[in-house]
Amino acid sequence: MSNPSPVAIRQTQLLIDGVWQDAASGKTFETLNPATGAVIARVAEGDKEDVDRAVAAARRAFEQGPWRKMDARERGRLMYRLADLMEQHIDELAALETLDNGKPIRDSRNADLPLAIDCLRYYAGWADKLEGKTIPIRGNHFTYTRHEPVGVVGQIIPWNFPLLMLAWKWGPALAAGCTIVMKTAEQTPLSALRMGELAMEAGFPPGVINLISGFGPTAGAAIAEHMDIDKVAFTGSTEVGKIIMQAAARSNLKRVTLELGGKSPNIVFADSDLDAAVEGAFFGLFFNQGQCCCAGSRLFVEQKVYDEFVERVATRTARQIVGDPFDPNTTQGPQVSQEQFDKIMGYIQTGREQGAKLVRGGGRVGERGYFIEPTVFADVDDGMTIAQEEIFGPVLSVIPFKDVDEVIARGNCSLYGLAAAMWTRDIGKAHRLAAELKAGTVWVNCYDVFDAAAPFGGFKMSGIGRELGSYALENYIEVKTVTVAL
Ligand code: TXE
Repeated sequence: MSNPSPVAIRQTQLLIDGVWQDAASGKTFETLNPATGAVIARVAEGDKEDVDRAVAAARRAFEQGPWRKMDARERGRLMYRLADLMEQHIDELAALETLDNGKPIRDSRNADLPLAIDCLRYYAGWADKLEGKTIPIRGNHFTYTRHEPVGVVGQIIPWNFPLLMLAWKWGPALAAGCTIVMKTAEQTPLSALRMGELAMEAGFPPGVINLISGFGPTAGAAIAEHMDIDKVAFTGSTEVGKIIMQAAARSNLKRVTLELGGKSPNIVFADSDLDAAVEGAFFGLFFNQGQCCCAGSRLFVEQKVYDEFVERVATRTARQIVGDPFDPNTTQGPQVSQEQFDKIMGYIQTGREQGAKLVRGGGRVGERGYFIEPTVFADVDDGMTIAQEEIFGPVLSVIPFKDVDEVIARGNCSLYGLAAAMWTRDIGKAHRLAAELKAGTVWVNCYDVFDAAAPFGGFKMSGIGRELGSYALENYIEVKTVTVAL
């Protein structure tokens, strides 16, 4: 493995009210390098008391501070400045992301960082464009709506795209004029802490952005059940999404948006450009070590080309370069944690036991770190566990199908509905599927095409609400109707 400290760890404290500080309890926790299992740093462990202090700071900043009175355009300017600072520190941030998460440096440098920067710039442009309406009502009245920031928002993010998830959440919240208490994932606190420093450098007033590193059942739960948080935005497992929603209901009915798990169908028709489909099937699942909520984890392949396709996708998978994430040639790093590693290996075992055909992989790579061979199962049946549950790892399930009606029904037969994709040259079929698949995003002849302007989110148990685009702004806005007698 490479140099154990390829990037300096500058910040490990909590950011509350513009001041870096230890946790009230004085506790810290270890964040590990998933490529080696070694401790990278000890990080302040925030808990309820810290969340309370952060919420109080965010409330003050929202009600009284300069943020409240700042011109919307100036808010946008701060956001642009932060994006510029990210760009200036892009290599450092990418290295922190790779060190803490394990993702290949080529991905963090060329995907996570550019997308996160682009997202902040996109929302910076929205800051001064949040307009209400004038509405003609009956009688001699003048009615208009004001789009006001919802207030103090709690944001809880996962570890699979730490910086990108931060940008997806900060962008619309800051553009709308909210103040933020963010809890990062316990596996990957480091890049966000550096972002906190850059936000201070950009000039965000104290209390506008507060950062709590810590664990879900403690710091996360304190956010979800807080009486003075107006809205909570969560990305993570469906199981915890339900807990968040219950806590919101039990406490103050804070607004809730959830971006949860998926089991997305990726459908290959015999009439498609098979070269492109092989690449799309591979990329759609194996990108980011398979740790994508929208991973194309149910690969439906039309019977006519099934055998050929299984072979081709397995051959493509063999070209994956698994290893040191700091090696620029590496295309697959370790899974994020021992826990995720164990969970995925358990699913591989279950796939074998339930009779799926293991075509490639299935084992661990190396003796340290959480590396798993890119794995392909063929002849997977809809009823098997690996076809139903989110594996969140480099495990592809290939499933044969006969015709369009059948694959729509089977594609939709899931508790989830985050994304879907299809590969076909038949434009009529493509639009029919696009309309009938129950998923928040449908890709046609492509996969994982993301843009800050294009909304993303789930049907069914994949979540509530949409992130990105103008739709995400609605999550951070209260609409106020004002009626004046004339
Ligand atoms: O998720 P958790 P985990 C899925 C994926 C993965 C599984 C478990 O299938 O294998 O979830 O991963 C915080 N109150 N996804 O355990 O626990 C937690 O600290 C408040 C899909 O890592 O949902 C972290 O910040 N917060 C997903 C965040 O929730 C709580 C991305 C996510 O952690 C909490 C990640 C609680 N009681 C995992 N418990 C996606 N949609 O992209 C935990 N948290």
